[in-house]
Amino acid sequence: MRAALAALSGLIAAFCALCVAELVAALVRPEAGPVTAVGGVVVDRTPPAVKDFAVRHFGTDDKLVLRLGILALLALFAMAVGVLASRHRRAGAAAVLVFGLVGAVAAVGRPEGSPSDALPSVVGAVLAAGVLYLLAGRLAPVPVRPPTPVSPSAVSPSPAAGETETGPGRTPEPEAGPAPVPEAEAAPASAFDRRGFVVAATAAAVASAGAGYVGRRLTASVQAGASASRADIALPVPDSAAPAVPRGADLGVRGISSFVTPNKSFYRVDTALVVPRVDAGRWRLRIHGKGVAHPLTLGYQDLLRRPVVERDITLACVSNEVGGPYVGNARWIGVRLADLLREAGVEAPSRGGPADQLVSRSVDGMTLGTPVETVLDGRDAMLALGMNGEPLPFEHGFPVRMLVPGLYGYVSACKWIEDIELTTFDAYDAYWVKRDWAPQATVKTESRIDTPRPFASPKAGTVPVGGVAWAQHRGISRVEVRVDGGDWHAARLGAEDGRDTWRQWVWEWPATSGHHTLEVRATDGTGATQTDHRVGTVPDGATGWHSVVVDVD
Ligand SMILES: Nc1nc2c(c(=O)[nH]1)N[C@H]1C(S)=C(S)[C@@H](COP(=O)(O)O)O[C@H]1N2
Ligand SMILES: [Mo]
Repeated sequence: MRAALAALSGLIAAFCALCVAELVAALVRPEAGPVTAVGGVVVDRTPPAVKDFAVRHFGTDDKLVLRLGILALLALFAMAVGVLASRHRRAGAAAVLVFGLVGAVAAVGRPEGSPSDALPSVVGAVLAAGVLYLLAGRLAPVPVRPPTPVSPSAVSPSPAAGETETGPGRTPEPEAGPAPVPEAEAAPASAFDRRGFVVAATAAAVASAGAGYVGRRLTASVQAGASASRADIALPVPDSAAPAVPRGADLGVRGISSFVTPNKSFYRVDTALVVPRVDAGRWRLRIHGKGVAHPLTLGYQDLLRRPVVERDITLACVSNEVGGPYVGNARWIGVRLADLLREAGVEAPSRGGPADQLVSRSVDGMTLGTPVETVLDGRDAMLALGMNGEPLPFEHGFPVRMLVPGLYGYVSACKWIEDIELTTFDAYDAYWVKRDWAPQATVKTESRIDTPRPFASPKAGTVPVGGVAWAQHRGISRVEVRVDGGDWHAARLGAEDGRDTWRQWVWEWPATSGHHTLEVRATDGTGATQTDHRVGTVPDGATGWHSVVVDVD
């Protein structure tokens, strides 16, 4: 019983630490909370293969899984520290402080971290250590009371009580005198101040929950400012509108990914454990670095005053395995990045410019490196403000993100961007490059079977086999399907919207009953056919043909 309560006191102390940290983080910076900070360190330190696995198997839930994992581990440690504190109060309290230190170091060490980010962990840990010390005191065995006068130190929760040498079975000899206090007399030798524990534990838990609640509300009200700034935005009418999506780009075949991916179902891949909520009114972007004759600092309104373009662009993640879900197509509006770079006096390397790498940096410290040559080669690289007719969703980079058609997201699509630095590939490795991914990566020609689903059992007869194929900035010219390694059959392609977007395709399969393997391959606008050579996602994108096995009835 006492051990269980000792473990419980550890849990209450941990709860106190997290709630207080939440409150302090609300005042400092929400991302400075210990769980977020430690999670961020885990994300940064995770080997690419593990991260790739997590992204693939948990998708966007990888962050939730990580958070729950940290909390579960913390709970285990907390219980152990609780038991430790019930034996050695000071050691238990000290252990709590060590955990606080871990949180503080993690928070300060974040790429965007500052010394004040230590505060949530430190304040939380100091209070939690106090709570644990207090609770452990209540669990200390109450000696059978000597007769009055009762020494205050023996019954009070003051530190001295728990530090007495009174262990289980070492009951001090009662002295002679007036009748003993009846309560103490009734208690067994190893009894403790049960009522005192319950009162203190409840008070600590309630006070902590209160602090956590206030912290949540404060954070919510800060975020409400960013949400209001987003709600206030009226996207401009583009100076260069995207042509209407051609009729027939969407083949209308059930089971094929819709041509335009709705924002709600657009994949999300990033390292942010807390989605940054930036107030558009306070947002600034700096463009500076090597060969930048006229460094620029731009606000959101400055971007709106410039010519705005609207384009359909398919975005793909390098972590997408063959047949995977991390690709989506949207209608974006934004400002052409090449215009801004020219305004800043940047020259392409092929024209003698000294910088060949553009490093974009986000408010959460992420860095991405993009070839300057690619941004300036005439394609619609942009600083996007809008996605499918609304301001960027927070998850997708509000207020501004970068996009470069034809490049994987990790080398081009910086969300929550706040800084663009011109440098060289020799001089700087961006975040993922430091973690085994290639410094430069062009989207590979890919095709995916969306229907039938793997292990589906369609009826024999005509079965539409369909999906999407993409080779951004080269375009898709042909898609072929084969069954059981037989001849290739040309699929019917959806109308081409542009070479920066994916294309739907469908082939009417005269399906016969039995077990069959369907395979697809695409050919891009340059005439190059997708390779069947299977490679994994690291370092620059998976290749191979997507195949689906079905059982026709
Ligand atoms: N700030 C920031 N931007 C980022 C990332 C990130 O982790 N942080 N991830 C990149 C990667 S790997 C991809 S694939 C795209 C995904 O964009 P989406 O989440 O809007 O689909 O964003 C890119 N931009
Ligand atoms: Mo990605």
